[in-house]
Amino acid sequence: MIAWKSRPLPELPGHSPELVLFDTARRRPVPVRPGPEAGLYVCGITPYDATHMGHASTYVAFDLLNRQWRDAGHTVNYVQNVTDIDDPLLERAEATGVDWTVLAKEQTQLFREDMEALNVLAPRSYVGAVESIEWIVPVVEDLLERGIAYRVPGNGSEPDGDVYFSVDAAQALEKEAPDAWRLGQVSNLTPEQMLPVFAERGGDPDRPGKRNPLDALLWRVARTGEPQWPGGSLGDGRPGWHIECSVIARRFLPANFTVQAGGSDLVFPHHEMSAGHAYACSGEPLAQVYAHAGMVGLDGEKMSKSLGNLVLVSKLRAEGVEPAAIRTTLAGHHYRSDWFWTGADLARAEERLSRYRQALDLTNAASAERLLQQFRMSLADDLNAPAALAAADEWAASLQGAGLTPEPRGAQLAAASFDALLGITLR
Ligand code: 5CA
Ligand code: ZN
Repeated sequence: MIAWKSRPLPELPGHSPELVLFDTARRRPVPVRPGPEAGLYVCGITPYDATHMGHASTYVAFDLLNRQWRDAGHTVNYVQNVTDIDDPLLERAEATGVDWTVLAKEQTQLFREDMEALNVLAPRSYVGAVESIEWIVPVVEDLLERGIAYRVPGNGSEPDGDVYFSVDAAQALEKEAPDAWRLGQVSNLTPEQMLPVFAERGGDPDRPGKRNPLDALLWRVARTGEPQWPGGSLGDGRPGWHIECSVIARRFLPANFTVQAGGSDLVFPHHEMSAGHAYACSGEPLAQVYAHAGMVGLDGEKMSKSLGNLVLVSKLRAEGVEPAAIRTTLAGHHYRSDWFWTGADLARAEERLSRYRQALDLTNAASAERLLQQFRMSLADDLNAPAALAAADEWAASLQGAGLTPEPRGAQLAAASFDALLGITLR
């Protein structure tokens, strides 16, 4: 698929220090040492509704990571998927009488426009689930052959042959290897804690014929009226969700790439199972670090397409809200915290922006250089954007009435720092 267009990244003197990032799997901040090229996979949208603030917050969070790495001197291989075939998309298409392919195309295009407006750097590879089916089929066939996957027999309501990933068979692989996958490696949940979450997030623990209730669907054989693709020896059908991201990540990134990311709603089962599939396929870990953004809510509940409590990026843009104000609002919350969107918060971000813009006319080079160092220190510390904005507030306040001689070089450096590191365009 075609991604969107990135705005040019302003050049800054010097470099960011090494990043420390919170790893969900190890439950602590860890130093991230990517080598010359960092690898980043961020789980993309399921395109059945427009980009809401929760999505925006997650993609902006990992855009900070992308920017931090680039400023630290790494190139970044950034990969993102689009789940352009899955149950929720088909359900919405059915409910609204729209063809599912048209719905997916329209919503993916709207997402691209929102990302471009929000100054999110585009992925190098933007890959649809549908276009990856031909790569998924041989992978599932191989897991079946090796006994790590199995076919579930049909019953009155389900046809014969859906293929499931056996978590027990996968955990029996190279048990002694220190980096071998085990259930709970990413999420740190016990099987008892996993069961209700699994059922809530697309799993089917009660499906008769499964060996372990937590086994995840790899291939769903064709049902009448559902879209289907050739599946070789699997029979026609369509892939499960976790194998999609696992196969795309392994195809476009090296084994054990730097960071697998997404919202915290993906920790289990999605990232747990994607990691399990990858290890079972290759004998190597999927990624070194698992990073998760907190959930954004509205009016006391998680913002979600299924609940319908949404603040849409495109709607705010149509109302004339400046995308930089949306980014500033998002940057005011630490990426790992859960928070609620409010209009008052957006208004505060708009005030902040206007103070920063006034400060550009007052700053000299020395105070802009200090600001850049503070941005770099804050972001290297687990992407602490609120600390960066607090430093910007101080910078702006300290310039008021300070009587410094404004230097265009200072204004240029400060604006470039906001843009390159925080993605906030001041002018
Ligand atoms: N297509 C899958 C991932 S492979 C999916 O979860 N799609 S999604 O459209 O539901 O979500 C897209 C991204 O936004 C995911 O990374 C998800 O974790 C994140 N996300 C969804 N809702 C929220 C929310 N309320 N707050 C923060 N992030 C969210
Ligand atoms: Zn995913």
